Amino acid sequence: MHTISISPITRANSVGAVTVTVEGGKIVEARSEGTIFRGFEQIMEGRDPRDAPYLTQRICGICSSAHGLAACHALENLAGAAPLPPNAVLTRNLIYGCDLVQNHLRHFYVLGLWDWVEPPAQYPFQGGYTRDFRLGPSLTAEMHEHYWQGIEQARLAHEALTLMGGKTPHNHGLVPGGVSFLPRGEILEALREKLARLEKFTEEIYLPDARVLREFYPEYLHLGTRPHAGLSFGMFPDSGAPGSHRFPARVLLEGGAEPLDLAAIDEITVHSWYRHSADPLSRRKTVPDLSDPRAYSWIKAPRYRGAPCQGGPLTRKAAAGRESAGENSVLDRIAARAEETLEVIRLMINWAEELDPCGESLEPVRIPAAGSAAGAIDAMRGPLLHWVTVRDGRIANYQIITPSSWNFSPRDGRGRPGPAEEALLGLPVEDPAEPVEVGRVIRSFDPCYACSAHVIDLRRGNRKVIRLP
Ligand code: NFE
Repeated sequence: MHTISISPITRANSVGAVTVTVEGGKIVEARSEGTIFRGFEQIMEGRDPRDAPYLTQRICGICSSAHGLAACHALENLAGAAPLPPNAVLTRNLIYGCDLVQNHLRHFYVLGLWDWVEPPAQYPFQGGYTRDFRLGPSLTAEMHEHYWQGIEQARLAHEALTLMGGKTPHNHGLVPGGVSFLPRGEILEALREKLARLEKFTEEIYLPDARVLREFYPEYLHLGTRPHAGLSFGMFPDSGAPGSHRFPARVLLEGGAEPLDLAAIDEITVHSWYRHSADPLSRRKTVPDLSDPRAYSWIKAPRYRGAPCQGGPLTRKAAAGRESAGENSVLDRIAARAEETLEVIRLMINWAEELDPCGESLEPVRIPAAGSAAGAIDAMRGPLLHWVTVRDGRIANYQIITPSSWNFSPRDGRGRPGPAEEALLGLPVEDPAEPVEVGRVIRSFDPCYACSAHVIDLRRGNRKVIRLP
């Protein structure tokens, strides 16, 4: 029996850790650990509610517009705002679409590629695992070229986002009631040109590269699986049909698909370093508490009607029910991300045509001095919920449940593992000294530990032994 602890998990957004027990060559126990404390819930208290879309974007550098949108939705719901002008919906979709595309490109080329492709023998690529690279010299050299092109393309998507939102990351374009700026003329032209280049690269390079992995690593079509139980909060509102989304809001549970009910969500902290509470979600506080010896993560354990649920491109594909989503394996998750990138770029090309250069793009909202409301959207990695409570014109409470909290949650009170933990169970590990298989499974969920859980004690080795005042 071997216990393998990988801390930190590299090539991920921020850092987390995983500990697995291997018996008879297979993983029999897995623990996904968030090793940082996010603390944004406390940062938000006492602020002007209008700050929420700007401040919460700082939770993360890669999915910031998702947080900005969720905060805008929460404030619009609090204000009982009318449906947004179509231009506002379209421009928001363009801002968010650009951000999604750069996320997916970065995941494949910058974070995930070296799980499968032998890196160049040069700085800064050395020092990783050395086994199970199967592509052969010429395909490997091609992939190295695509790595650099992939970085260029992700930059292009960021530039497109900057055109729409004024700044990237942490854009200024998203405001409650719509967007602060309606792209016209030259800016739209520049956007179209960038989208055309992104479409070409995704179609001709990214999708074929994802297929190469299926060809050379076919067993990963059946490894790292778990049930499709998952959640989509709905992505890209339809500008012509308020309330509906291009990627539908849906819950996938063992009994089949059902409509989303936010009241069915709970967050369990039995295995997390937070004070336990039975209050309704909107009234709950995120208070660090290191006293429970069962705790092993700074990530809480969200559950939907008690079920651990995953989120992300594959769940959105399964929720849309358009085609088979496979076995929910490592390579199914990677393929769904690539397919979604192309689909979103093509939608964006249409949205840019639909914008009315003379129409309104903002319907200002008046935020009440008291009340409580949620904003739910599907972010790049899955369901994202912001819950704001306002009292005397100031934020009295703010709660955030991120996609990576769903995907990388620890066990709940009944001992049920989180999705990534579950996907690791039964995974063969050939060489415990180089457990390349573990990283492949973890990265297929595209972890963002910054979003989900910043206090580290360097004297204690970046582990869970943080001492808070
Ligand atoms: Ni920091 Fe995020 C996304 C949000 S958490 S990346 O997508 O919200 O997974």
